[in-house]
Amino acid sequence: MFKKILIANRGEIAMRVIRTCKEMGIKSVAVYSTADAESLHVRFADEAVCIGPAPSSESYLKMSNIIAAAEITNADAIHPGYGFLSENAKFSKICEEHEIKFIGASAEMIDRMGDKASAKSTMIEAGVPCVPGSEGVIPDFETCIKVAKETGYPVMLKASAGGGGKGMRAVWKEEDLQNAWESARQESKAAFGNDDMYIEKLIEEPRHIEIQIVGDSNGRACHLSERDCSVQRRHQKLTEETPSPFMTDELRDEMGKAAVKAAEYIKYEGAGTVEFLVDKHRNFYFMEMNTRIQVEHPITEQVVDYDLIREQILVAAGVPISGKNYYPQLHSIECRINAEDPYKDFRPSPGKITNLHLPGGHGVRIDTHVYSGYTIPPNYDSMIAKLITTAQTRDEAINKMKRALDEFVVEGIKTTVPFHRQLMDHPDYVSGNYTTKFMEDFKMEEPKDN
Ligand code: MV4
Repeated sequence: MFKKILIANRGEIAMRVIRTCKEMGIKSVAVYSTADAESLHVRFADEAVCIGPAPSSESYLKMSNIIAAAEITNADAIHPGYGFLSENAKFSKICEEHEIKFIGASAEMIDRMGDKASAKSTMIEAGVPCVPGSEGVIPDFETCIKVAKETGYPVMLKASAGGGGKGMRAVWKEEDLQNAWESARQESKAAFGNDDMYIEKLIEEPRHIEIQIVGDSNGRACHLSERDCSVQRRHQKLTEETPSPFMTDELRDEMGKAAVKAAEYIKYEGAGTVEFLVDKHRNFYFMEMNTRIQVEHPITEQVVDYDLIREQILVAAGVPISGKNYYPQLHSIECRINAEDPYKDFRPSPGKITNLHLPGGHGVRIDTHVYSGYTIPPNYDSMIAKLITTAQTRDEAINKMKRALDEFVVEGIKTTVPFHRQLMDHPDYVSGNYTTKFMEDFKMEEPKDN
């Protein structure tokens, strides 16, 4: 078992990993930029190393400095969290070359799943349901027209190096195809340095339902059921829940089996997430596979009573999984609390938190790194806390979320607490009748002057 793990991340996920390390008797090393000198993960870790100035490119993305920090502290493993270097194949490789265990996927696996067209071809080979469309990358526009016609409009043009919606275009009729093809390729080239495109049948008003999986070094995998992540704004998840209000026991079994089949086919090691698009007829289709722990992992932990970070560490240390699958015993909802102003188009609101009261009580979990007097640096993403409520039923979990949001006090900056409070009263959310289109029609109601 590892003696010391360096957490190559910051914020709430660094706190999350440090907590599990302490429970497992593993020493922890925090790394921080000069902007994070006063951040909580620096204080909670056993050791802390400053790896550079505020810009991520000079600190949390600076592989040489992170490896140097691991060397001087004699860490035998690195946990990358999510974002930053968590799906960087080169970093995974460098860790391997320095004989520091990367608690994540191998370089080959990251590359294979990071290339969306190749990930899809792999899933077709594995017999996982995929959206009908092109077999791999489209070489030229002539082929694009031909495949779009064969697929049948509307189609979705997608960037193979993409993800999160970049380089993606919905095309409803052939006359719009050329512009979409050119602009999507330009966007992808600019964003990823790669303009490989593929085509899929457009799935209208889909839900985004993902399956958590864990694979071990013996090539076995299990699933821990689903998370519904359909409430997104500009491809940023705002809230997630499990079980999905759209799920049936039969669909859960089918999607879970498909996700395990995918993981075992590629001999996936570690925690991963297989993302599916689900249409209104409950047909599901492979979308992407993420080779990292995800922001929303706590709702799964809450309903199956399982520590996913602990499992990542055990699997990385070669401990086999039990092999059983996990099904939700409760209902859990996560609201991502961001330092953004929902009354001003969610624009960022960094600054000093002059007063903070965190909600608590039965069934309330908060994963956060902030405290009263903490100054949120403008350099990193805006998430300051994850508020998670868990109860026997969805209605009770919603009710508990409303109560917790009403208790949540943050002064000195704006946050998305008011947005989530209104969301919990929205009829389409409360009825569970929402898709990835939900936020397109959502309007914040002005605050009642109280
Ligand atoms: C799709 C789709 C409809 N049909 N593919 C968005 C980013 C990336 N995860 C893939 N995405 C989509 N792919 C086909 N064939 C609709 C989306 C999509 C979406 C998917 C999940 C969650 C939110 C979304 C918001 C807009 C579009």
